[in-house]
Amino acid sequence: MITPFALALDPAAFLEMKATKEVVRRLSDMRHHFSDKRAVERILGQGDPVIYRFWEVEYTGPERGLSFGITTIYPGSIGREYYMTKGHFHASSGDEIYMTLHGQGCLILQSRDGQSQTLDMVPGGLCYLPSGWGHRTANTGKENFTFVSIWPPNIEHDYQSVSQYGFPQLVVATDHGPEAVENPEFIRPGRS
Ligand code: PAN
Ligand code: ZN
Repeated sequence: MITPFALALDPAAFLEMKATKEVVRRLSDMRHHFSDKRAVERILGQGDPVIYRFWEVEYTGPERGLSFGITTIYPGSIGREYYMTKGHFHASSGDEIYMTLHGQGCLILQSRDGQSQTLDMVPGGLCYLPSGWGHRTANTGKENFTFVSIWPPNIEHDYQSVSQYGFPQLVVATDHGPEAVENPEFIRPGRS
């Protein structure tokens, strides 16, 4: 049985909780997620930067609890594409809420039936991610980008489809700032 608790919204406070799982993703963990393969190999030739970290507390009890986590994506880009998360679908149904704490980011979404869209993420703002929408976040600013996520327990995180097909849109740096552009390599599932 979980008892009530309060928690500061920063990674250090999460790390003090016994139930927290820390995940660190480096460029080598996601080399095929970035579109500019030459930039990936060039950067990996000099080192293996950490792209983002997240800390999550999964609800494992028998009731209808909630799981939650905090993510920090560092500033930077691979080629023109901003540092971003791998992205995933929730394999079983389950909506999610993201709340931005710090920095400037973009939420990249795709539905299983072929729609795609992007939403700006700004401090104090909330994004609602309905079930069935694959989601990825990118840091489009110059500082760390940090947000909180809350989701129902027992949803399986499906990384496979994203790793295989990618996202229809890429978020890249341009002379006019961040822009969402079509991903020329995106393969729609079910088509060859
Ligand atoms: C988030 C993500 C977190 C890391 O908590 O898991 O931002 O992104 P990836 O899982 O794509 O590496 C969430 O969406 N949970 O469901
Ligand atoms: Zn999710």
